Amino acid sequence: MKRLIMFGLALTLAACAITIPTARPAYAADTPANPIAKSGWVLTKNDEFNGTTLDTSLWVPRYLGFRTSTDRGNADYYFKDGSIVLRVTNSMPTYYSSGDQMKVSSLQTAQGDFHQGSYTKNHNEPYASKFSQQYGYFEIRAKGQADRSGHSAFWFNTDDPSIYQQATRNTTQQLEIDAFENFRRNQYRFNLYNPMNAGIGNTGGGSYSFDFSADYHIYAMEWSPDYVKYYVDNQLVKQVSATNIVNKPMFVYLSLYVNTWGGDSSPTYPAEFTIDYFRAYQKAAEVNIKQEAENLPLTLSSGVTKETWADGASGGSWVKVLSDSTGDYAEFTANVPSSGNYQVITGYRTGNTRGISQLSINGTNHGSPIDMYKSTAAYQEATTTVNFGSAGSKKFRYTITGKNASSSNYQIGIDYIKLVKVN
Ligand SMILES: [Ca+2]
Ligand SMILES: [Ca+2]
Repeated sequence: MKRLIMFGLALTLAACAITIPTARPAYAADTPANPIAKSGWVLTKNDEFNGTTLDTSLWVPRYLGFRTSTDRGNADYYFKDGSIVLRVTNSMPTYYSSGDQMKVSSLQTAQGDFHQGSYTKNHNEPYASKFSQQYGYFEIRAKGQADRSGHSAFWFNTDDPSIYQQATRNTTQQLEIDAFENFRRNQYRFNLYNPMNAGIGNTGGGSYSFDFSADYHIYAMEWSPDYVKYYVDNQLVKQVSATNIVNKPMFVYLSLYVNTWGGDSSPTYPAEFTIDYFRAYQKAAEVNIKQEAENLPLTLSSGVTKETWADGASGGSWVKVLSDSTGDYAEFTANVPSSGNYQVITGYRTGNTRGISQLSINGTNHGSPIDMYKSTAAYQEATTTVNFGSAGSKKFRYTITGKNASSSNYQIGIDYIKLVKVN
């Protein structure tokens, strides 16, 4: 991870083309106005950090907890003037019990033993994913640490255990995008590590024209299948182009480390990384191609019937499929407007008669089986990402694979199928 990549500049850039603007952007003395509404983008998640408590529905206040005992991984933070301040103090325990003297305060939007999983485990940790997204625009407004022995980072790891069960599990570097690693008050490094595909790259670093510890600045990363762009104060600073860049949802870290990484061996405490807000967006033009289940052609397996119910559903109705055993299915024919990568979002109606179904599209399974059982009725979504090689009508089939032990039947309830194009 981070210590390894800083001075290990072995670049494999055959599939990457790095574009460095010829003129450096003129960084404003003050952070430019940055309205939360961005033309062309839809806000998918944000935390303005304007309260006095951490939103634990979004953040895990712990750094890669499985690698060390809990007290060593816990974040130290407080809220001040509409920002969260991540802090590393002299009295804070080192992250590791011996050896490496690193101290860290970090927030992350997922946890799991497989994240950065090549490290020795101290204990097992339950998997939790609070926010991850594939492609989009991600930004923070922040002020970095003044301490020259530390560094702060706004970075991303893939949130897919299957990746780590493959060869990368045994390598020292895994899927990672670093929107920045900031050190020595004005130095930065942007990174893109993508061992799953051809484009493995350390995208290099440089110097800001400002002391990032003195004032807030806006740092952003735009990620598409074909490039990653890095922005500072809304100015494009660097672009890395490659093919099929990290094609899995990633989750977010905000991290402050103190060690000797920046080249100074005597930390100045406390070190603080202050974040005014975190915001994530997806491209607006590609959002919300919603097709109501009640309007779609529907084929049912032998002996299965359906009913149409209202209940305040999207578009006025939802479709209840009266499947009653494993193997039954409901197949909707929906249109894919163009080829490319999409989030396929199934809008479904929960209930105590629902089964577990697997989505297949034109015969290929996608995503995990969807358990629509709940003791109460509600509308929920299940999302998976699919690459469509062509446009046109596709068969979205939900096949019953079982049921929750608490469910009384194997029914399926579909409200809509939504396609979100992500490239
Ligand atoms: Ca704020
Ligand atoms: Ca509907």
